[in-house]
Amino acid sequence: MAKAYTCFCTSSIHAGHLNVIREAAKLGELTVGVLSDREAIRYNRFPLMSEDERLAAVRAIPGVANATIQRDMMYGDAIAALKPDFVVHGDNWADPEAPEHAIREYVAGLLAEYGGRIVDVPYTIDPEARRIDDLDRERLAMPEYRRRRLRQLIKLCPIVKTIEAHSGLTGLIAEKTVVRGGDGRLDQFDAMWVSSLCDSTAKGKPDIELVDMSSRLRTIDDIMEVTTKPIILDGDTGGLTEHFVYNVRTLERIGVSAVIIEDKTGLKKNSLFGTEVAQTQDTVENFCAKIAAGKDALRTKDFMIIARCESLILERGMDDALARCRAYVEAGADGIMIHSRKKDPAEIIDFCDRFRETDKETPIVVVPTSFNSITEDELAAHGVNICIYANQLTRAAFPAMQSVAADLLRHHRALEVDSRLMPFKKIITLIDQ
Ligand code: SPV
Ligand code: MG
Repeated sequence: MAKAYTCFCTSSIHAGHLNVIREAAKLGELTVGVLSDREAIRYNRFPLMSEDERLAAVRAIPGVANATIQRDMMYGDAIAALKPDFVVHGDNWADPEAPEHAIREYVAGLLAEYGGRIVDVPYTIDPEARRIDDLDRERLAMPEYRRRRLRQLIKLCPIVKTIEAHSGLTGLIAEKTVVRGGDGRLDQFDAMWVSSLCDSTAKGKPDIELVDMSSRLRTIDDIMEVTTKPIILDGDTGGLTEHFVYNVRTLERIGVSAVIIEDKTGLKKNSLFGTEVAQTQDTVENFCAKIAAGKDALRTKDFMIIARCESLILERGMDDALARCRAYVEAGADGIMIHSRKKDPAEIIDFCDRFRETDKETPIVVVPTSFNSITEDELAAHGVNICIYANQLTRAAFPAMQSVAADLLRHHRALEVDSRLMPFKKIITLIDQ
């Protein structure tokens, strides 16, 4: 009997999927692959059901003879194991513009090696299927689902790729940017960082804890309204412990996943100034007490309080950084962030290697703004769990806006700048209407 294969990456099966199953089952004994959680995150969106739950759900569908986890979004493992005569898929991937088109091409190549072939089934998204899809997205955005997702991602991903967002629009860029790598595999960001620097800069204000928590919460709400990905808040110093415990509860309640607070006190200035400006590091005792008080205020096991150590920024030495981070973990921190202003990543690598000698578990966060030559893979190999691209969107937009403003003044009309502008029609494709 001929063998047919199809693969699903969604949590909710709708009429369009059932149609693919029906058509595939006519071609032979049907095996349905369930894309692994790890690959689904890159391919589509965070699955509402685990791969095992999705496997069980698919198995129960009439017409499905076997179900299996597909661990490679390019189908390599599934095709090698099954050697199907037919790979059946919705015809949406036949569109050369579709992000999945390269996967189709790759699959076609694998099948050609032994005479298998692709069958594209007309893929209809009717209003009911769209409604199911919208419901999934809305569930992902609900506080209880969004909040715990950072911990889930740390377990699932080699490294959690996080990008700065400071508005609804930058949130949408973080949410929806999908790229097709040279190998055809899709990729996207996992989480968002609400940076104090970029949130302040967007308001034309210095990064000195001047933008207060009410305003930061407004920014978070703007982002949350239009996205589903988890949020890590840059909590600056955390402020007074009495204020911190209150804010932690608010953040936890609204569905933020983590707050990172840094071990500085007094007038905080941005770390990228390093020792060029006067900055005071908090005592280990005070900062540990703040962490412990914050942990005590939490009502769920989801929310993370991550302690950021500024010892390397303030040139207090590697031993001080390591001792402080270990003390912060001891005080209850759910993760540590180590920051460096060095261009060479050696300092950060050294820290991570030495920290991991005694602590294999505690998540490590880094912000490779200065040491930007290091790749995510290299960071992961040294035990880093979260990589934050903390300010690149703001730094990209600012010079573009400034030069367009200057050229409008120079030319007294808009023609000369037009080729540098994205048509609004294209911008609004990002926005759900
Ligand atoms: C921020 O993005 O506000 C940060 C990271 O705190 S850094 O600017 O590198 O200090
Ligand atoms: Mg900051």
